[in-house]
Amino acid sequence: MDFTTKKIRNVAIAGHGQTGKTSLFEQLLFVGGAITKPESVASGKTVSDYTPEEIENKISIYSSLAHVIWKDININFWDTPGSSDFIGEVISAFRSSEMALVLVDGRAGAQIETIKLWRDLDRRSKPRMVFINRCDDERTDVAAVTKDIHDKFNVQTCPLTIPMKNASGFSGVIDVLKGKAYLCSSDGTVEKQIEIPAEFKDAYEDARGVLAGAAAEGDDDLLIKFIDEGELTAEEITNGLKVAFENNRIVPIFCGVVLQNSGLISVLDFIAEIAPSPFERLETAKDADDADITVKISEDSPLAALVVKTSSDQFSGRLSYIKIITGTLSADSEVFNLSEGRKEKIGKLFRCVGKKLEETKAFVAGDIGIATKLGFTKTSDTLAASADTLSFVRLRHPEPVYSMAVSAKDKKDEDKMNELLVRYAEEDRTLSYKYNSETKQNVISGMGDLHISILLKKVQNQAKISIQTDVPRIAYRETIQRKAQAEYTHKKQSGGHGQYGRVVLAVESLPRGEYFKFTNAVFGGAISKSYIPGVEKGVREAMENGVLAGYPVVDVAVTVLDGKEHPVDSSEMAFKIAARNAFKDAMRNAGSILLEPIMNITVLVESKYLGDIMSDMSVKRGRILGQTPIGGGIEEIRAQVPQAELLKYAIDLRALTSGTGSFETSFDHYDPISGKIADEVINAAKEFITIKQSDD
Ligand SMILES: Nc1nc2c(ncn2[C@@H]2O[C@H](COP(=O)(O)OP(=O)(O)O)[C@@H](O)[C@H]2O)c(=O)[nH]1
Ligand SMILES: [Mg+2]
Repeated sequence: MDFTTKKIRNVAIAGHGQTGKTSLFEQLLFVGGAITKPESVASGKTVSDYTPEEIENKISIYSSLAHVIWKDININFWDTPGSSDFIGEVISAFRSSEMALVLVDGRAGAQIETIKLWRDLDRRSKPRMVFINRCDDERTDVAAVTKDIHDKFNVQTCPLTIPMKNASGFSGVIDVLKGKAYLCSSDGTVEKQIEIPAEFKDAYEDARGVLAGAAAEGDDDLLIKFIDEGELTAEEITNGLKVAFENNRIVPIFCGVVLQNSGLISVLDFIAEIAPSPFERLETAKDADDADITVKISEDSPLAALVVKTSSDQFSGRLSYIKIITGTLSADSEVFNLSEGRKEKIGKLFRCVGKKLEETKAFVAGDIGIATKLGFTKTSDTLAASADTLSFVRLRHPEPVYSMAVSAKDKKDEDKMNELLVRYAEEDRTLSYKYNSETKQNVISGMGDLHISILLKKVQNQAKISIQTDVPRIAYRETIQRKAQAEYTHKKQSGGHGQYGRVVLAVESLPRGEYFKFTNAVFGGAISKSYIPGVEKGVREAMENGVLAGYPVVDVAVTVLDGKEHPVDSSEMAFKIAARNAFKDAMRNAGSILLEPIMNITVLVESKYLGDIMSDMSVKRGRILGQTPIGGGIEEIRAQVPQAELLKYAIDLRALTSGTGSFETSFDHYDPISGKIADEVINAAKEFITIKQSDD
């Protein structure tokens, strides 16, 4: 079945872990008729959580896409993981959806991951609705959670459904827009529509008034009429809600019980009848001067599409999830990959319900399709009808915050391990896999220890290999503290041609970050000009391994002061060797010290953990730069901390904040270390750094 842009809706289901997102996704597919039997998360048979690692961990790790057709509208739903370790998957879903359905546990209110996701949705200006789950639990208070959302996010909420709850418990919801009630059934069937019971009439009238007030936000004329007459017609409310929701002025609140299918029809109705289609929504592209411009989603122009996610499936191979922005993407066609600057062949196209693929001939603007087995196209690439189209802004992924050094237990498995890790780092843009030539380690980095440990387990199972992990080594540096001089004469007489070169040089500190400066101040030809490059080479070679622990030397100015040469035995090589040794001696005379990398860190935590975070920062030799409340009871702490203290921060922060904190880091500068800390680094370095011996 084909859908025009106006008949498409894209919705990302998001929120804190364990709020019921995967269950909601499953039940929505069931109520919408896309599946005949919903499964529980515990059974490991849900549409969304079907990979071995999701079944084993009983959490969502990857985003899943599925569609339902509701009232002639094709709704694409994304289920996303709640843990910030898998934020990359959420980014794919947010980028390709025009709105989000934020799930909140009725017993807990808006929890920290929800607050962080909300901030992200704010940055993207995406409308969002909220579903308050677990209304059958006696601890759930829909009014209190609604107030919590209003207070934490400073938004105008409006009730689309309200719970029917009395002394004998929860029986269903009232759809405030439709003026009907839905009874939930205990046997797992779809909820049944009834007239609003008399005992809930007052609650309904109150909610209807609030809803009309919110709808009036959509339009000045409506607002005037609402103020004058105190009410609006059903049609006016519908039209007002459309505008107010689309422009992010109201947050519709739904409630229910996911596992009893309660409250879901109202959600589907709202999405199909009120929420915006992709038509005329905007996507950001780059113009010829690299400036951001917006593009309207519409069928009219030639094809332009953005790859929002890549995954691999053991049966279908590589799957590329593509959001069509303009035009139509057709099966068996040729498109231009603007990011790579070459043509890509599109073979078969699919729509999906989790892992079940339905072959589809074409996708129009606004829809999200899946192409299998593309040759080279990656996430964030733009595909278009021709080369002279604009390319879309790449998906913005945060920098990895947690790293592990990895090696195959059995040397012969190293290639297999590398191949898989390289591939997964290409699919998941929040992963990075690199060889660090300084520390001589392969390092895998990601969004947290869970992210990395699940990945490594997957690779080990898939390749049937065993992987060893280590804390990554730090890339220390060496430098000098004061001015010094040294001289060295390289002299060898071993029959035939001899070797002779004498170099006198001075070293001096440079400001941090200036790395190296070389000056020839030899007066009167003590060393011929032709030998000076040999001297510089010798110095540069010596700088590769400092005299303390073999780390690279930085921020040193070297001046060649004097020297001596021999008419027959001197050579560039002889001067290189002399310079290398003179430099090492000068380093020793100049008081060598170690430098360690200092990172900028930004931590987000609930304010009750502030004290614990601060004292932990001081234990970690950190320097606090600032602290700001950012709303929702969340504090942002900015600090500078040595990288060596942050290697396990993902784990430490989880322990300190019961898993609710999060952080970002980036390199800032190098600072000197001394005493016990430096001694430990020097001793540890002896194990793996082989300081190059002079080859004289
Ligand atoms: N009692 C009850 N349990 C629920 C409901 N919705 C979800 N759950 C359970 O809550 C747990 C987490 O649900 P899941 O859908 O995996 O949450 P997610 O992490 O947000 O995807 C599972 O054990 C679900 O069975 C509900 O409406 N009522
Ligand atoms: Mg889930």
